[in-house]
Amino acid sequence: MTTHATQPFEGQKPGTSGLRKKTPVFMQPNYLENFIQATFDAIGGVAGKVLVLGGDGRYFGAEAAQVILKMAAAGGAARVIVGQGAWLSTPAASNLIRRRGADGGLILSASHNPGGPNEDFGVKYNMANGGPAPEAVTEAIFARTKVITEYAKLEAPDVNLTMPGESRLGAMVVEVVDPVADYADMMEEIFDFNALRGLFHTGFTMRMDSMCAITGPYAVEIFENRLGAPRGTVAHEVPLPDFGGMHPDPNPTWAHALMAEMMAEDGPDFGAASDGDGDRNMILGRGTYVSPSDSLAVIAANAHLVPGYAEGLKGVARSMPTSAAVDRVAAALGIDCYETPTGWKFFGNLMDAGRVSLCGEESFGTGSDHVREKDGLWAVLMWLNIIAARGQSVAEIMADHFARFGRNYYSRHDYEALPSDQANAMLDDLRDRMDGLKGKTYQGLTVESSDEFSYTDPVDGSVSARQGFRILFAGGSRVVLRLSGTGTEGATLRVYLERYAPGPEGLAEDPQQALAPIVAATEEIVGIRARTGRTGPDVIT
Ligand code: G16
Repeated sequence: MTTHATQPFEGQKPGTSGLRKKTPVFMQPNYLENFIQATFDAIGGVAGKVLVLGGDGRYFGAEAAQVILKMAAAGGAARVIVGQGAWLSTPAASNLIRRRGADGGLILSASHNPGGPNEDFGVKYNMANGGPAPEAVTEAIFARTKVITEYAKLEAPDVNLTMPGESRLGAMVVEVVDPVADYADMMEEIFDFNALRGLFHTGFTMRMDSMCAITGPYAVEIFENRLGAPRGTVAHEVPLPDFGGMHPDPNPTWAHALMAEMMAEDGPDFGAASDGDGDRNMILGRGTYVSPSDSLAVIAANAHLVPGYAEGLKGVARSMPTSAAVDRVAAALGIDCYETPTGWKFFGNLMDAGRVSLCGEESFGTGSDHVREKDGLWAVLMWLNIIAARGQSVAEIMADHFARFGRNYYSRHDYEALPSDQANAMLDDLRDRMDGLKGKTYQGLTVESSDEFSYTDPVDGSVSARQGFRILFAGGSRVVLRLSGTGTEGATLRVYLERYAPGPEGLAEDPQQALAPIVAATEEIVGIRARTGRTGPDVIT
């Protein structure tokens, strides 16, 4: 074991989900080592502990895994359970931590951000419950990064991670496991695989786009091998270090090839995509795009049809910018609905306390208390199971849902890579004017209330302030604005737009048209285009 002197790096502050930076930043001498040592220090060391380690296969992941193994060995860890090839999807890592009773885990991913030598890399620490470290822990890690002076590493050859089995690194056991098997087994426990096999047997067609990222091997095993979907159902199924140049973010902009296929008249019955590390999902039917907020609401309304949730949901939770569609379902079911800040880490306490069993976010994240991460393939299986049980198409299920609950028209407009100073100044200015908006009318919409969201965790009482600006208009429309916490270039402004239509009329409008008045009012209030010089958003979901 050797101890290396080091100096703090600026800006090693974990964001919405771990530390994400450009790959060359992570590859600087000592950069990764500092962050890992700071993490180990912040959790009270790793001596005697069992950790899980894996990632989405992106560039630098395999090298980073070797560094982390050697540092864990130097720290006295008892065992590290690693996915073969250093691969683990985020939900599979969460599952392994829980099943194996590990003390925590490290996930090597920048999620939906592109990968490669000049793209993005990231590291995230998860707790013993399998969920992302809460703010108290990420703040402790950040504090350590600012004062770090040395790190410890075992000097040893790289560990062979290509085959399942056990080896030793010093006194530490390195256990390489099949990254897919445990996860696929868990899915068989939750879903009615017989019904799903029957669905594919009758000629139901599906396209799963794994976007050259980590879900490929999982999706092939589950859909093609275990459920009998035809070979080739899963596209872009081989994980590549640069995701084949794809931007592995399952939304209409980045999964455009899938969108085109699904919108064609002869498209498959069902389509889905997932992201770099497998925790996000996009759901499509032939000619139908399901917004993530609506997907959450439909899953909540139909979960009882799925064996794993046959006894009903304990409660549901959504992030604040997510639409209120699921709130209406919760009210109808008579269960609690919680509103949390953006970030899956805020759901963990609610699930651990048994208050909720289903959570979701507008950012293409849906999941349940089967793990403590959002879970892309789980969401796809939920939809398949619901389709099999109801015997309806995606379009029919959506139409029924809107007829029953009304429709929350919803869209997110992203302005990417804005100069940080400009974006901060724009929102600081809005903060100063927040209190004066009430009662004023913009483009025909009158502001009913406006505030900056602050969250008090109902389980541990911790407070998270400054979690986004909310402007509510008379009639139930609203706009939310916040800066992304996952970007690596400048600032990304997210503008979340929502309008409720109770029905029975007006349930089949184009969402962008339905939301145009709110876009116009937001421009008058905030002046996004005027201040940034942009003519429109870079991404529309
Ligand atoms: C992460 C978080 C999510 C969050 C999303 C967007 O997703 O886990 O909870 O909703 O980022 O966050 P932001 O709006 O701050 O960019 P992922 O899939 O990147 O891990």
